Amino acid sequence: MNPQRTVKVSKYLSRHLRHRPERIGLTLDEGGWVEIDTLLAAAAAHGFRISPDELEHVVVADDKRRFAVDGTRIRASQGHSVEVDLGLAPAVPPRYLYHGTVTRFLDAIRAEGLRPMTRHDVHLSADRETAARVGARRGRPVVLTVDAGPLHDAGHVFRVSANGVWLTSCVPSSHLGFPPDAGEAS
Ligand code: HQG
Repeated sequence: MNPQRTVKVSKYLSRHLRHRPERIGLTLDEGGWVEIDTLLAAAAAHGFRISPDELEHVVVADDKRRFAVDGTRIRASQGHSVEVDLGLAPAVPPRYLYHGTVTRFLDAIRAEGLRPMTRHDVHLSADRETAARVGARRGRPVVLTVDAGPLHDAGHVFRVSANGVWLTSCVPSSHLGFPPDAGEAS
């Protein structure tokens, strides 16, 4: 399977397992799971044929392991905008986590902290490199340091997805570190 096809199938799966299942007539269960056979049939019926082998390849080869398979079912491991309960247990985060963003959001982030925007949770990374890649999707990345340990001690709940993304409902500005070159609010 060539890399472009892998990305194309991965994006198609993200779209329908995270955001718009109804677009192809899918119903996710409360945990976000759907039968693989049902998914493949729905995709084919809507003009996007994916073979079982391709699906398996994408699950294994996807760069961020975005999808989890449990027996005959599949779901997105994180990133949903539709209401799902991933059933992840609260976890103790490392002392620092990282969030990749871009300069144009900094004024708002300084004012109101990190908010989940269209997703369920704020997404945080365990290392700077991953956070920089997340930010780079939108422009020159700015990596913010999240004071995760103190935030957790203060009662904030953190969870970690099956593919290692840290999730929390919000991060107040008081627990964010801005790099010195991030510029002042303009
Ligand atoms: C920003 C991708 C204004 C935030 C990635 C981000 C990740 C604010 C954007 C995953 C704000 C939301 C998630 C505030 C946060 N005011 N802007 N108060 N608080 N923002 O895409 O973290 O490929 O929903 O900085 O790799 O960028 O989908 O979140 O720029 O892991 O698997 O609002 O999505 O993974 O953007 O990315 P997103 P994200 P996948």
